[in-house]
Amino acid sequence: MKMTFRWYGKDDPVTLEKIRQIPGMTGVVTAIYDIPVGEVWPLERIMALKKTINDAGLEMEVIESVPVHEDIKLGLPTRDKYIENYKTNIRNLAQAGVKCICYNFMPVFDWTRSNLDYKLEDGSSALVYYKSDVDKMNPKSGELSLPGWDTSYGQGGLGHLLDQYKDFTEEDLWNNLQYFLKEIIAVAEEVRVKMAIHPDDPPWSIFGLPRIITTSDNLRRFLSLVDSPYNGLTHCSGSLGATGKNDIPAMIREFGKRIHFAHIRNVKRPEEGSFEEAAHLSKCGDLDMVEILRAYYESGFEGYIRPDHGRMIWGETGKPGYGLYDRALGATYINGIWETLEKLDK
Ligand code: DNO
Repeated sequence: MKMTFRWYGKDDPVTLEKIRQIPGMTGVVTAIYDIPVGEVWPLERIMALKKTINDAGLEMEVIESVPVHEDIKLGLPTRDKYIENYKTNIRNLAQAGVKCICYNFMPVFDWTRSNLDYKLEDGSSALVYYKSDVDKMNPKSGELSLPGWDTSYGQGGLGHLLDQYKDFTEEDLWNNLQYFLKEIIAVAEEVRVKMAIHPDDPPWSIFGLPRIITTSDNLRRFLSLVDSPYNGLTHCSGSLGATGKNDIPAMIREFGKRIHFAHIRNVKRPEEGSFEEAAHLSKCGDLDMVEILRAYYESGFEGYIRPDHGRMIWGETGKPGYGLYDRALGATYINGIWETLEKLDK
């Protein structure tokens, strides 16, 4: 496995210099954030980003994310233009040495939480999702916005976009996903870039919008839409582990060879349908990190891994979930488990 860290670009208070000092860090996963969703990322911009990262002694082999335009998810006639742009992005990124692209297929909203700085008992703060609070939210109010989200919502704004999803079913979303994959995976194969869809977070429908990358059955169905090693997964323990119905180590064992990118974090589930993000340590949440990493190890995992969201600790401020300290602790913990697994195996 290769340990990586998410980096939000030059404005990220967590600098490349700091990231490089985390033991075992090989590279960052990043994106170009100021180009509207659906447009082409110019090769010069990609090359410049790569140079900045390489000059800091880190690699840029994973992009998280190349976002998918809503017209593709909705299956509108304009989708073909955006799919062509997406293919150009895959080609351009491949030219810059990118090996893996993470994306998601969640309608309208990316990862969703009800509170971004919930105080935990130890004085740290974390992202939480309480069902009762989300049920009271009005998605049209625009009160929600999280790092990495695209909130441009196109012409007509959020309300219009949500209206376009009225009467839109899970099967519609599956069909549009298949159409997209049939087009892009051929290009990914040609330029040897592993596409890695991120599961829906949380892995259930919110605000009446369908979500399909949610369970073992659905991941199996997803992988069969285009049966190619280049059509793979970002397996996110925290997203899929938000429900007790998903057995995370079993999923990793089943889908091992098609997992190209692993997001590792822990969650605590006070009740089914709600969750709190916890420190990475197994005993802080409901997921067993050793079992999760053992499943990767025993599947011969050779992909990329990153610690996922961290709490805000030691007075740090910054992007919710994406501070330096707790994620660095997470990386070190994951490295410690991995080293132990390797040595026990000898
Ligand atoms: C949240 C992230 C997601 C992820 C996208 C992938 O922290 O895991 O925003 O990057 O869903 O497209």
